[in-house]
Formats: sequence, C-alpha cells, structure tokens
Amino acid sequence: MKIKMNLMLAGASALAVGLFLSAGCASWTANTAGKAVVSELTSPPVAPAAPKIALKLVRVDSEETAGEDGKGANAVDGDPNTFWHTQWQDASPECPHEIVIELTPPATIKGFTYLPRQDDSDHGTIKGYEFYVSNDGQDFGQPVAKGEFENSKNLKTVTFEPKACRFIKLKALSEVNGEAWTTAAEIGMVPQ
Ligand SMILES: [Ca+2]
Repeated sequence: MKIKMNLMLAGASALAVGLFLSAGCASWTANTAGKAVVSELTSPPVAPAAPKIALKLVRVDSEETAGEDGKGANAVDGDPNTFWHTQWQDASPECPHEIVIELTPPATIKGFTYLPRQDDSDHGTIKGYEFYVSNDGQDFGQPVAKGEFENSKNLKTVTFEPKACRFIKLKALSEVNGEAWTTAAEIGMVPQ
C-alpha cells in the first residue's frame, strides 16, 4: 500500500486511481484522488492558450457607403447581420471583387470561412472564388484555394494545406445570379 501511494503522489494519479479501484480500495482511493485533483488545479498550465487572432480590414476594391452601410469592415466585425456590399448606387462595378484582411498576430491557418448576407436578399452572394495568403499584403502569389460556393446562406468553410501568413485575400469571381455585386456578412479563418 505505501509503495502504491508513493507512486500516486509522484504523479501517476489517473493510472493509480484505476489500479486501486480495481483492487477494491475504493474509500482510500477517494481521498487520494481528491488530493490529485487539487494538485492538478493548482499546477501551472503546460502550455499557454493559443492567442486570439484579430481580423482587421485592409482594403476592398469597392464598397457601398451611400445607399446603405455596406463598408468592407462589416465583413470582419463579428456581426452576422452586417455585411460588406460592393457599390450599387450610381454604379455597379463588375466582378471580380476582392477584400484583404490582416491577421494580428500573424498565424498559420488551414482554411477560411465565408458567411453570406443573412437578410432576405441574395444579391452579391459569391459563387466562384479564389483565396490567397500573403506576408506583406502586396504579393499574394497563386491562390491556395479556389472553387465555387453552393447557393445558400449557410456558413461555407474551405480548408487547405496549412499556411503561415499575415494577410488573407478573398477574391469573388462571380455572383450566384451573375450580377455585378459581391457581399459578405463575415469572413473568417480557420487556425491550424
Ligand atoms: Ca458582419
């Protein structure tokens, strides 16, 4: 018994609890198990929690700010009810449209998310897309992902080989109804 107790205090608590339970020492084990739990709670964490990655708008090629609040920053404000809308009053520039977002701190990501506008309209919902990453916000190279989204208001998640980056860019190649606009309620990334 004493040898087993020493083993438990040395840190093999889970295994030792199992051994004692199976050996029929339930009451003695309960006290020792309680000590083990307290020890775990007061120990410093093995690794710090992953830092939260903030998303900040860098630029969009077009945004509507007169006819409605369709500014690009609405795509990264955390509110599904606000959205980025490319210009539609006075002019409707054609696709492609793009949005560049900065990650703070830079991170390794393995995907991105696209939440279409959540109101009654589907104007501007992206169909064809390309997604890029960059370290300087200027050179985005070749897309790390491209394809077509299904026409729905569901959250879309696209994954790819993990990439370390400071900037991401979503380029909308086309709209679900072939219209000129692009809209996005929220754009996010999937950390590795
Ligand atoms: Ca939003």
